[in-house]
Amino acid sequence: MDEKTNSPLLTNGFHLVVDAMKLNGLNTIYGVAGTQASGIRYIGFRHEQSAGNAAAISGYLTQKPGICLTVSAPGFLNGMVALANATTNSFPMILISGSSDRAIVDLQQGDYEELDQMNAAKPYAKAAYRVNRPEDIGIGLARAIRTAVSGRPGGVYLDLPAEVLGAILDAEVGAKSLVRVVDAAPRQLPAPEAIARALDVLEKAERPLIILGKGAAYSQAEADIRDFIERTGIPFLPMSMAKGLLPDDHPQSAAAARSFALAQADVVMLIGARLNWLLGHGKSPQWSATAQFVQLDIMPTEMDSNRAIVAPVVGDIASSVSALLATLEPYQIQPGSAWLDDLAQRKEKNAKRMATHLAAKPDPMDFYSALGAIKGVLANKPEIYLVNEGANTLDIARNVIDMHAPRKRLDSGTWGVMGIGMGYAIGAAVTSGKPVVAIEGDSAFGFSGMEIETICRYRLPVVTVIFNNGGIYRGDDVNRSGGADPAPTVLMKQARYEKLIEAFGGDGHYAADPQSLSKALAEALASGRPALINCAIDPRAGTESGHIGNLNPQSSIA
Ligand code: ADP
Ligand code: TZD
Ligand code: MG
Repeated sequence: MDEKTNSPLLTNGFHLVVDAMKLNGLNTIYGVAGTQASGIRYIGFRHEQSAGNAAAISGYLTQKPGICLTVSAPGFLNGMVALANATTNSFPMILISGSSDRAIVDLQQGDYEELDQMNAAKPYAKAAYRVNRPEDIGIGLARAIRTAVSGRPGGVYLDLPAEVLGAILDAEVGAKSLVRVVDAAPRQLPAPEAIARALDVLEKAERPLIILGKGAAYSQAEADIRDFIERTGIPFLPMSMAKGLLPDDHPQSAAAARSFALAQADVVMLIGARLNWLLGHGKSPQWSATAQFVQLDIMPTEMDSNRAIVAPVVGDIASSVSALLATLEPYQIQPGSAWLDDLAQRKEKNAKRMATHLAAKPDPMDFYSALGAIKGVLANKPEIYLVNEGANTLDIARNVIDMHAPRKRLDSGTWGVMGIGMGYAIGAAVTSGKPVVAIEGDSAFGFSGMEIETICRYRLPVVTVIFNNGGIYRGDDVNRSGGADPAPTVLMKQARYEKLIEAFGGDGHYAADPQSLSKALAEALASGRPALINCAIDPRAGTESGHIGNLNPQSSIA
């Protein structure tokens, strides 16, 4: 009751959504404004896809679902790409969309922004729910939160019809309808016999190898994971976003001998990594046909997805690794010394090759000389987030730039998708308050480039480095279809990308050699201001599709 007027205090559906979020510790909305939200931080983007990507990465970093809010139909569909990407990568996220009048939508009578969003979302989300009554907003959000973060995390769509969002109800009744989710992602303990089986297999290994994936990074169990790796002495390989879980310069890292380690290992333990295309589906020739696999994952059906798993350990990674540690004592796990020697030799050989690449001073710069400069500047700054997308720009940066802290490397992920760059950078900066360096192919940048206005508007400490080689993979391709058009892979090499950020009051830099790149990056990071470095890369330096050219469709006719 309002004491002065003696009438009941009122609320509406949209306020209830915000109150339900806050009750569950969700304090930020990423979206393109359709409506203002009071009492909660709202980061307004230029495109819903980037807003969704920001929400998804905040989910990955915090273990709480990132919230993206869009308008109906086109706004919803723009956000869907990010929701699908979040689900594919196992990031917890909730996409909330207003929707039009169902009576009209379902008869296709042509409403404003008409679309059957609920059904459109289903195939691409972990779940899709609709709230049909304002008093169900609390339970609807609770359901969405629990679904997003429990088990294998993923994207959830929450459909809120306009009439539910606009509905007026008694504030007290509304408040009482809200639900605070208790233990949204309950621990899932592995079975003791699964732990024993895994340790048995590891004990018999001559050439064991541990692969760390982004599921391991997500679980925030790095202290125990490191303990397990160091106590067993088993060499490890991080998948791209698991880099830094243990520092890349850890003596047991086999990253510099990756292909050798995969091909020669006799027992492989996957911790939160799927045997998908990024690991050659676990098949030969990349892997030994006789290797045995141990797998730690929260999803029971991930086991045997591509290759037989002799020791499945189903549980959350934190619980599973802690159970492995608790049971480790009687087991004699000891990688063979020949294995460790072979790996050390390979690592040394490959490290020399890398050092030669980095030491070369080609003019114009190639990917290695530019990345060498960035590596130098970032070497003692483990707190900095690194966002990375492109083809050559992605593959070579992953190999050159060492990570020293967990969950700092954010990249194209399971889909190898372009367009995550600025959204992930904004999400990481907003969530952490820490600086972000986004290393972007010139093509990759284009997918979300307009969000540099968002970066400038919110004064986020994001430095975008564009690897401008004038195209997709290379900038020197010719148009094979004849005519005067440029090749479809060619972009404007002479483009002054740094002027884009100057238009919004950020700092633009141009770098054509490693020294000026180092200087510009160091300056930009020291200033803490939004900056963009246009970095001139030799258009002849890249290869088609970077390191995955073999995955392109091949034609048998020339
Ligand atoms: P990468 O691309 O780094 O190899 P993937 O995304 O392919 O990693 O695999 C991550 C795996 O981690 C998924 O199979 C997912 O089910 C699993 N996972 C995610 N979170 C957890 C968790 N908390 N505990 C256990 N497994 C998890
Ligand atoms: N569209 C989307 C959404 N994702 C994709 N992965 C692609 C298209 C195809 N693609 C790649 O796989 S990499 C890439 C595209 C368009 C861009 C590569 O060019 P770049 O990087 O300038 O970003 P390099 O350094 O020139 O190789
Ligand atoms: Mg390029």
